[in-house]
Amino acid sequence: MENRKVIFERPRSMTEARTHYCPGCTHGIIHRLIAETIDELDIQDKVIGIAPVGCSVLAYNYFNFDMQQAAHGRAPAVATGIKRVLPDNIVFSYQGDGDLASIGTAEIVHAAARGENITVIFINNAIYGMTGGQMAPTSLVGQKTQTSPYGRDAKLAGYPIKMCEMLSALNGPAYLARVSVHDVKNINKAKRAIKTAFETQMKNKGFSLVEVLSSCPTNWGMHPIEALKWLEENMIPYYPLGEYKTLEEVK
Ligand SMILES: Cc1ncc(C[n+]2csc(CCOP(=O)(O)OP(=O)(O)O)c2C)c(N)n1
Ligand code: SF4
Repeated sequence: MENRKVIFERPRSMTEARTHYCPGCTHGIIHRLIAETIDELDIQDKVIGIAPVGCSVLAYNYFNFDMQQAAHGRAPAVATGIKRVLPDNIVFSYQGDGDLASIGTAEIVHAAARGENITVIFINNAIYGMTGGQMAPTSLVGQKTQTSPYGRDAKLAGYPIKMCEMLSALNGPAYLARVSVHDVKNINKAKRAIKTAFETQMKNKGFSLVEVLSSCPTNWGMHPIEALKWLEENMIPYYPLGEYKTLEEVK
């Protein structure tokens, strides 16, 4: 027994609750990366998370620190208010693509433009998960969803929005990155980006956002492994991974 060493345990920043996410959904992996980061930065006592609408609406049940739930798309506005009133706290929002890039487009653009000193974790799974798989602003051209059964037609529905590219045109953001969690190498990179985003806020450098390409096996109608492959082969070419903005002092 004495020779045994702990190689895996639940982060202190996660509760014991079992998540409600579907089998193979990568929301759970991303929750864990956030919790591990918060443990490593030792900020559990001063972090405040904002849960969105969408499948992660219940995130407050899974994180073991203060959480606030925001109305549809309003998480960046709620995070702004909390951070301004409690500047010593570390404030982040956790938002899906329907919540962030459609319902709350105005909130995210203006929070970024203002350079609010908050962190946003943006989960891009190219679909509205919670409400049954409707087309999202991030659904790919040709992607079949409940509301685009023949595939997204750009002539009717426009082109999928590339949030990192769009926000990188603004002066406000200090750190913008797009990562993916489809394999171990990329999960590790995602963790590093999430940590940099939190550190950006801790150094008072301003707005940080990490877009995480995520899977929705249920609404994509795929086996979880097939879904990871689909993400890699279809989403990454349209949503290239990498850092879109990194202020010199954030590096
Ligand atoms: C103004 C408004 N628009 C839409 C909805 C319905 N709604 C609630 S959650 C949700 C889906 C959110 O999907 P997403 O943010 O992509 O997160 P996911 O479930 O995929 O993780 C929608 C459309 C609503 N309740 N109110
Ligand atoms: S519906 Fe999709 S995003 Fe929601 S929990 Fe299930 S797999 Fe995940």
